[in-house]
Amino acid sequence: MIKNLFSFIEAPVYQGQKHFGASLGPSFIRQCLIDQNYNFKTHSVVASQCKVSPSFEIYEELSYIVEREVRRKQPVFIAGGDHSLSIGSVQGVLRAEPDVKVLWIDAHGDINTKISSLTGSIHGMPLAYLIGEEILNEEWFSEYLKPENLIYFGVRDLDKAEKLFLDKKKITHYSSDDIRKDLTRVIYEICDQFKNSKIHLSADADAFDPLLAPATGVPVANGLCYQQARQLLNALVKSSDIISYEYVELNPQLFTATQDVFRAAQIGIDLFSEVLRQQKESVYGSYDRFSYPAKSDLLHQNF
Ligand SMILES: [Mn+2]
Repeated sequence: MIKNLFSFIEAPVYQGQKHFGASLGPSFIRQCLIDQNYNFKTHSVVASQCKVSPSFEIYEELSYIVEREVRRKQPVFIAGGDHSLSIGSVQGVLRAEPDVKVLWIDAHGDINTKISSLTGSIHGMPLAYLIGEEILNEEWFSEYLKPENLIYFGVRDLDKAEKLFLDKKKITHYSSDDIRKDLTRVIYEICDQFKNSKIHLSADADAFDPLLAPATGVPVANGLCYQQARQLLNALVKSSDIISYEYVELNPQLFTATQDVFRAAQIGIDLFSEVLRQQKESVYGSYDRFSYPAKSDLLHQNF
């Protein structure tokens, strides 16, 4: 059996938020991939991280690894780490593919500036940097994401300033309520806006309902179920090309129930398997082929 080879990039970034344990997500996901016989080559970000005075070195290193792997035209799976890692990952994708579209599956807007942020945490700011609303004065950071190339899916906890910004820039965003009301229309509109494009998919564990993925730093009630995201990806891969994927904010240390961590990790892995399906020879893609962790009926329930 041929199994798709992909690049697995470990980005144990934790400086963007305040919980311990966020840096342990990548190794947890890697072990799950090994146990499920995925075929991948691992690349690790090694730059030192300074908690006291956030250094952008780790994002810079990540950007070059991602750029190199995207240019190889092989599927890329970046595992976090907190969502600030997208400052580096998306910058790397933009260098290789300047017109790439970004699908942001998240409960949060992640588009605060240093001034508008209520917490000061950088994991709430990556899109502000990427769009150029927040300044990052570093030579390696040269590409910007156009607002029309960004869509949110599942966002439901926007700060006031973020909401104003999304409206001002006319950035497409669908809340979990929008999705629950009319998933078919939402999928149609996303596929239409992103048709015939290359897509970077950024999935935050907190996009999903805390019942499914509690092992994350900033859970928000009323979240997505797995099938809603799966149906979107099934449709997207028919009309566009998902070239890179990241799953972030898995924190194995916040919950003592190992099963909860496995479940949150598995959602990220299963979404990536949908991405791999776009390749004809793929043998992945069926959620049912996975026997562990214990498959919860919740994952198949349409809320
Ligand atoms: Mn996020």
